[in-house]
Amino acid sequence: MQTDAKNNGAALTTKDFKSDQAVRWCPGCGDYMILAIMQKAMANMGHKKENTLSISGIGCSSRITYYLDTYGIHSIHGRAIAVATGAKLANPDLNVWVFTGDGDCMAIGGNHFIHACRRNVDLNIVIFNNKIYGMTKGQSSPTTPEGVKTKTAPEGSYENPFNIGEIAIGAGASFFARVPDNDPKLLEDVMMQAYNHKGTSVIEVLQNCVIFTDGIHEQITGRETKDENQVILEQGQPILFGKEKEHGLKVDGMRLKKIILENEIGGSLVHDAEEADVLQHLALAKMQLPDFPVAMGVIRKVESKPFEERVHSAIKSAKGRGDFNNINDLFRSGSTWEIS
Ligand SMILES: Cc1ncc(C[n+]2csc(CCOP(=O)(O)OP(=O)(O)O)c2C)c(N)n1
Ligand code: SF4
Repeated sequence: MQTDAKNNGAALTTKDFKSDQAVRWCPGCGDYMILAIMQKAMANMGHKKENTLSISGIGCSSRITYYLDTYGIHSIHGRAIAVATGAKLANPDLNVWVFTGDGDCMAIGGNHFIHACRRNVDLNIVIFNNKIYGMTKGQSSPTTPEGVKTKTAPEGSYENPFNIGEIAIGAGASFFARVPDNDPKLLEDVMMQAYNHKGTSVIEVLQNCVIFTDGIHEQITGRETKDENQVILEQGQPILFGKEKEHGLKVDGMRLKKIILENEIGGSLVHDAEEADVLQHLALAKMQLPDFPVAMGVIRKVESKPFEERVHSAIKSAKGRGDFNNINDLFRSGSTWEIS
């Protein structure tokens, strides 16, 4: 466990990750729970505090970097992942966390997002998905469901929304998890699993914005409906849901099928987040109401060499070859020509 020298070697606690800044989110915003869990999880990670870095873009969600007592950069809209990639490449020992919103990450920052997933940079990317631009007062985001009325779609959104899991897994993310903002135990578990994973970890948090999309996740996360409408995946365990865990899933051709367990021989599909093939993970990430419950927990977690290791081994091998002794040799090493 990481200890704090200034604190006579005592282990770090949640308090050590609370900054002195006043938290300025609306009362009841789902961001508070994410902050509280991050402070607790960071204490439990046992990583050196001075090597922990929080980077955000712009949005209500991105303000979290002020409230976490780590080194931090509140960067520019959509660019947190680019800044984080640079930091991780410069110092691979850093424990880098990116905090971003569905607007920040999936709209203006969408390009950085897919390329981080593709490269497998060892970043933990937490996306606060409230399905709206909160900070700028309620414009549609790329995850706003069709038909939802927003400031930019007063008749109801007419766009097909992104499914974050589908984009992340499709772009090559080696870790994808989804978790609601009202399940502190699962939030902490997922953050710890992401921390321990080498490579790009994408965590979608279904976060409630009480002002612009209040209750948008209610069907999935509400006390009365969650047993039926969400399924919490556990590695190596049968996929079960329903009040009495009476439902499961089966593979039917190329699709998943919802089953009533007592009618089926052989029980439910067993979850394997570590399977290299993406097919089943994509199918799980895409499940949505009303036909299926929404999948929570770690959907995909596969081993793949992180980007910074590949870059640093390429640098080492180039230096080892000794092709260039100075910058002049380097400039004159490739195709050069003289303009006369
Ligand atoms: C280059 C640029 N374009 C637009 C904006 C305005 N802007 C600030 S935050 C934001 C959207 C934030 O939405 P989201 O990422 O979903 O975060 P939330 O506020 O909902 O947490 C926009 C469009 C900006 N700051 N910079
Ligand atoms: S506008 Fe929404 S997302 Fe922003 S602080 Fe308020 S409740 Fe939270």
